Amino acid sequence: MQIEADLRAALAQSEFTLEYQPIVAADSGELFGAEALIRWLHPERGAVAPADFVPVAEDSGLIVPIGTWVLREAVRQMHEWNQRGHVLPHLAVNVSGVQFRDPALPALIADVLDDHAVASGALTLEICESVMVDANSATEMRMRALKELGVDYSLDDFGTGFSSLSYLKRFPVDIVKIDRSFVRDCPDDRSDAHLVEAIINMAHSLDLKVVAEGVETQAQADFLRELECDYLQGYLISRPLRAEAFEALLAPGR
Ligand code: G
Ligand code: G
Ligand code: MN
Ligand code: NA
Repeated sequence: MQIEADLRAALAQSEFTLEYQPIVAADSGELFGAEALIRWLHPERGAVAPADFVPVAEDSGLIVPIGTWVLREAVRQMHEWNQRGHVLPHLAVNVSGVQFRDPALPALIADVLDDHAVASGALTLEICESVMVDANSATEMRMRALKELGVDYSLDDFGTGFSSLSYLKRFPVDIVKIDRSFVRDCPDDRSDAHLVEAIINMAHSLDLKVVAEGVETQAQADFLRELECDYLQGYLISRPLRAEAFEALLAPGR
């Protein structure tokens, strides 16, 4: 497949970059952290959306070396910002299920954090519900081993998969991210509004923090703050930014 060959070339020729989208506290607006998002600039086709290449990378197994690059680059960038005194408290990196099932993942993460002297508490792995649904005991142990290294977990796209609430109890999840499809029609759509409220209350009763994704309007932000949602992410706050533009947010007024 052409795209698969192109992905191999992209890895070799450094055609990937990362963008960073801020995540802020819903009450104070203070910067909590960021989500790293991969970008691919193809030499002929231009920008290729992750939705068009991440599934191919997953099917071909290329998501493992690509994911390794993402982890190394994200932690390297955090270290660079730290060194300039622009500390990013939390950085979330998307980890696909295929990558999560790779037995080499814990050693890679330990190595990357060690290389860059970045505190493990600053790294959050964003996984989707399917990682827990498909988990065998080895995956569950891997998840716990990484947790012991100090990484946090956030559960991406919450509500769109097949997870049962028992997974939230069984696995060491820290943050639930409400999928943007539920946020989109809030607060006007009453059933979505109730669903969002239920997710927030359920997460809080399990001692989890909640990030709302896809926050685009002030009315959504006000609604979410009122429900005591912890953090907001979305175009209202900022689009995903290149590293240089993101650094300006870490150094306000300078
Ligand atoms: O960046 P964008 O808004 O287009 O993201 C689209 C999808 O691609 C999201 O579902 C996101 O989880 C996924 N994605 C973005 N960056 C990465 C990455 O580094 N690794 C993996 N596995 N998925 C990513
Ligand atoms: O699947 P995941 O949640 O990891 O992907 C995040 C995706 O959501 C990225 O592609 C990002 O560009 C996109 N995104 C971030 N904020 C918004 C928003 O406010 N509205 C919409 N429509 N998409 C957003
Ligand atoms: Mn994500
Ligand atoms: Na999501």
